[in-house]
This record gives sequence, structure tokens and C-alpha cells, in this order.
Amino acid sequence: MKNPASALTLALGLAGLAFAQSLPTATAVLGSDGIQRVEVVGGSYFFRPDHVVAKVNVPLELSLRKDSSLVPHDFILKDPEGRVVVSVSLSKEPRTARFTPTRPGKYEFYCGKKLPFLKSHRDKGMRGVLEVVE
Ligand SMILES: [Cu+2]
Repeated sequence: MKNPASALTLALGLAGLAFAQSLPTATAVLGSDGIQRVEVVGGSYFFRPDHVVAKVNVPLELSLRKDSSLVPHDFILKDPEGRVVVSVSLSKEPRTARFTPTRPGKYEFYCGKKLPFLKSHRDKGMRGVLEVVE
């Protein structure tokens, strides 16, 4: 690489990639097919990332899976009005859910599992926010 600026850009890009993987926030990536995509992993008791940013009025495809634990988890996403827009039982194989967010705002997601007499998975930390922006 002759150009020091492009070497720097590459280094920053790689650093950014490593940084992005360690952060709990992810921005959905727009594909050439006009669909924005993001992966979310659920485990005991977290979602990673737990903060997703996506664009309004662009189809959003969520790739959802569970980490290696045996505990059952699911992924429920509600729009700002509280309507369920995605409800998926998580498995180790990724499952995709697609919908188009039609209004900006905060869409809550969480795991709906709860055993009698115990705290819900949501209360144990299995929750996050999809932030839909203009
Ligand atoms: Cu759960």
C-alpha cells in the first residue's frame, strides 16, 4: 500500500470493526438489495447487541439466535404503540424475522420467558431497544 492515508483508513477500519463487535450497540447494515440487516444473540441473561439502530421505512431483517446455553429464550419486539411486531423462539440456528419499521422511535425488545416464582428473563437483563431513526 503506497498511500499512507489508505493504510491509516484500513487500520482505523479494522479497529472500528473490533470496536463494533465489543460494543452493545449495532447499526443495521443496508445491503445492495435495499434490506438492512442486523444480528442479535440472546443468552442468559442478555441480548447482544442490546441497542440496535435502524432506518425508518426500510425493510429490516433481524437474524436471531441463541448462544450455547440450554435455557430457552425468545425475542419479542414491540413498536412504540406496544404492538408485537416480531415474536421468535430462539434456537442455536439463526432465524430471520423481517418487518419494515414505519415510524421513528424506540421499539423495545425482550425475552418473554419466566419461570414461576422467579424473576422474568426480561428483569434479569434480557431486554434492549431498537432505535428507529429518519
Ligand atoms: Cu430468556
